[in-house]
Amino acid sequence: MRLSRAFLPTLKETPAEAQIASHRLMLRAGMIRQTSAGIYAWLPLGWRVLQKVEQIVREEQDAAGAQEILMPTIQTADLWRQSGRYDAYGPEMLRLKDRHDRDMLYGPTNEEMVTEIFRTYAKSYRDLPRNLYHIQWKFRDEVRPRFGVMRGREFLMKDAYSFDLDHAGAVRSYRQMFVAYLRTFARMGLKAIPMQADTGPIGGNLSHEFLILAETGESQVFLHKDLLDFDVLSQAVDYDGDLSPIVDFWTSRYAATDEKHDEAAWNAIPEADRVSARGIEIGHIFYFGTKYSAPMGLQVSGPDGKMVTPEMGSYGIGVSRLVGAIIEANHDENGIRWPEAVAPFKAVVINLKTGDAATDAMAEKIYGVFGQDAVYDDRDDRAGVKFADADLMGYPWQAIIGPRGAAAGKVELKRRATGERVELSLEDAIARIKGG
Ligand code: P5A
Repeated sequence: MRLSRAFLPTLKETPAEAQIASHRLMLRAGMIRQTSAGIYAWLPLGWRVLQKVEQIVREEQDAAGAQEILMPTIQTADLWRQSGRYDAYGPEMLRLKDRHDRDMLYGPTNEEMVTEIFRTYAKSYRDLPRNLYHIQWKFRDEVRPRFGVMRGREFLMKDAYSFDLDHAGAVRSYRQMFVAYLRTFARMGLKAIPMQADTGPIGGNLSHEFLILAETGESQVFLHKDLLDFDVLSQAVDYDGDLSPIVDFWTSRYAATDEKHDEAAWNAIPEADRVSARGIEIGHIFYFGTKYSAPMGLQVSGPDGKMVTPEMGSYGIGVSRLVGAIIEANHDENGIRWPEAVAPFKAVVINLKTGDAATDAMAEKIYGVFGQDAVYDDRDDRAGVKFADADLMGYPWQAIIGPRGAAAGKVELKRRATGERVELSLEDAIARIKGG
């Protein structure tokens, strides 16, 4: 994308309403635009990142055996009356009426809807286990939307729902999602830690929240320091095999949010091994048995011909929140430092003297190699402006080309994450960017 023709609007001033770094940077880098309280339009840069995050989530859900569907945002209240949650959900639910005066709502989550869909088709134990997920906008009329996309009213969630024949099967599905979550967040460069958690309006008695540590996090968390050193991506995962080597590591060490904090268990840990910090919740998984399947009449015939009520779990990831969380974990005073896996563009090509034939030719050449994966700063602007924007937007690589370098066949390559700069030939610079 050529910046001279792109819609990538940056703000010079720090927006006063933004209290945390990720919110400030998302506004300044022109990633999002608030359209009303807690509701955002995603502008080109933000939208690209959101799609990259979404794609990693999708790949790991698919790898774990879940199947993607897409359910609507608007639901009928009747579904929620079947589970008994229509009245219980309270003012966080956005309630609507259609022209026939029927009660509708903008979905805050989809347990009821997916149960109804599954109920229509699942007839026997051979239809189990199954796990269905979608990535869809949700609406929760939060009392205090804040911190930009971190706590929005409209937000993008990945929600998966598992159906199993019995408790043992449901625990297995739960563990598959547990491991898939660890891998998903690790691929985004995040150290997410599963912690014992409350279940709130979703219900059930087994639940983990996945949090990353960040000073601006909304939760207080307590954990054993071993948990910060586990590298899940180096382990081969067979989702049909035994997941206990991974799951047991996490569940055998203390980690809890303040809602579930147990002082006695905490005090039993040697003081040097205790970490207490703030955390951002990026995912939450639940096992709730027959809480929805029973009242909604989901039953299948078991192997012995008797009817069985399937056991369920649900598994959420805050896809839009993740964009903010990744920035909280990857920024400095100049701007964002995108991890390669979610960067909106891999590189920016900075032309320091547009109109200079040799400089233009070299810049075009390197831009041509990366095409849609790179931004070309071909604006007729000062070098300082281009450098500042490049740091703010946080592209992992900056290929800087000026008349002196172009004459010598050299590119200055800057790595945003470390600030390291090297002068390289065009070929070597391209190879370095490709290599990551
Ligand atoms: C699990 C999937 C559920 O709703 N039902 C379907 C279950 N869980 S949850 O914990 O309530 O939400 C899942 C994740 O969504 C993100 N999230 C939000 N993101 C931005 N703004 C919000 N207001 C918001 N509320 C929840 C969180 O990451 C949460 O873990």
